[in-house]
Amino acid sequence: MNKTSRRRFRWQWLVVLPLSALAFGSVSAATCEGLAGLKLPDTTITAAQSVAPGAFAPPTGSPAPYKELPAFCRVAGVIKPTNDSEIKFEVWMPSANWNGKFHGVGNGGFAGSISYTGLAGALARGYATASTDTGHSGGDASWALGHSEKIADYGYRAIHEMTEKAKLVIKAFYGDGPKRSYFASCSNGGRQALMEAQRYPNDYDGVIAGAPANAFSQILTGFAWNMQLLLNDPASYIPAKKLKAIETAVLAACDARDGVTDGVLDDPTKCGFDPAVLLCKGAETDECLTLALERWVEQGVAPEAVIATKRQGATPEAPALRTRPLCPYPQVARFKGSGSTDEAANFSCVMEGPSDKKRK
Ligand SMILES: [Ca+2]
Repeated sequence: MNKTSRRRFRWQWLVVLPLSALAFGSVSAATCEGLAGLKLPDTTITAAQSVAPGAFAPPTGSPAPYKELPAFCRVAGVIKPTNDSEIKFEVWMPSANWNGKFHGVGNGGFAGSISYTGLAGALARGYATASTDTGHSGGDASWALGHSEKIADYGYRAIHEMTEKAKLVIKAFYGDGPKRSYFASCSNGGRQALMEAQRYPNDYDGVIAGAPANAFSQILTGFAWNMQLLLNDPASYIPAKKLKAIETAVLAACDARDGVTDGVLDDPTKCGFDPAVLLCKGAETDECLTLALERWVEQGVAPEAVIATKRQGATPEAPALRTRPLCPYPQVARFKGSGSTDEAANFSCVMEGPSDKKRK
């Protein structure tokens, strides 16, 4: 190619480009309903439907958050990369004014459902978008036992499969795939973002891993540890009505350390708050904690007494009917002589004297 013909070639190319870009924005390569026949690896398309502006209603919950959505093409399907896989996913694509980009939606907690609000948020901003239940239904982990492939789907595979298939659906619909792809999610979704970056770096051009729940084995062991400490012994349970006092004490100790007193700790790990400052000094109230047993076990400081509470019901939140000190043997609780006999503060622990013995 000589200089002149090369210049002419470039000029033609420049003319062709805007024309094709125009076609790209206004003409679909496939009709939405036509995507029902799309053949993708390991995938069954279960629905392909044009949704009129504001017409989407989710399977459960209020349709109100979807009233402002523009028209879009909704494609639903199931991906089965293994025999035990059942990865449901949906791809939503604006019928007009697509921004040319893809937004992958993540899942909090144990996932188990398609995030319609996540899809709606991305669609409203002009993105083609996809969400998956990550291979199981329901927000607990009961599906996992004995299903290692489902665990892999939840762990990392489903988001990747969703992403790959969504890009193919997008390409079939618009005639071209997304020019940029982004993933932004929090908590378990932050973990999904890290998994994508680590295992499938070609899936996304940028990810936001918000509050990532990574190092799952350690995190869930930590959760189990917390639950056991809170629930194994009713005396260790912290009722919700005491949380305000704990929050207030933590903020008083550490809020200002990040430079602004705003009710937010920028880095809780730097707080070093000692809950012992909240230990009840007299009768138990909502403003203090009874950590006597832990203090005894962990610091070797025996309590002068442990306050026992008789409640109106079986749960730790039930109203207290009566409190009474449990005294270290051989001391006994003795009424001080005034005040309510239902309040521990009106009793003291004393050694049983000779006069007491005579009475027996
Ligand atoms: Ca602060």
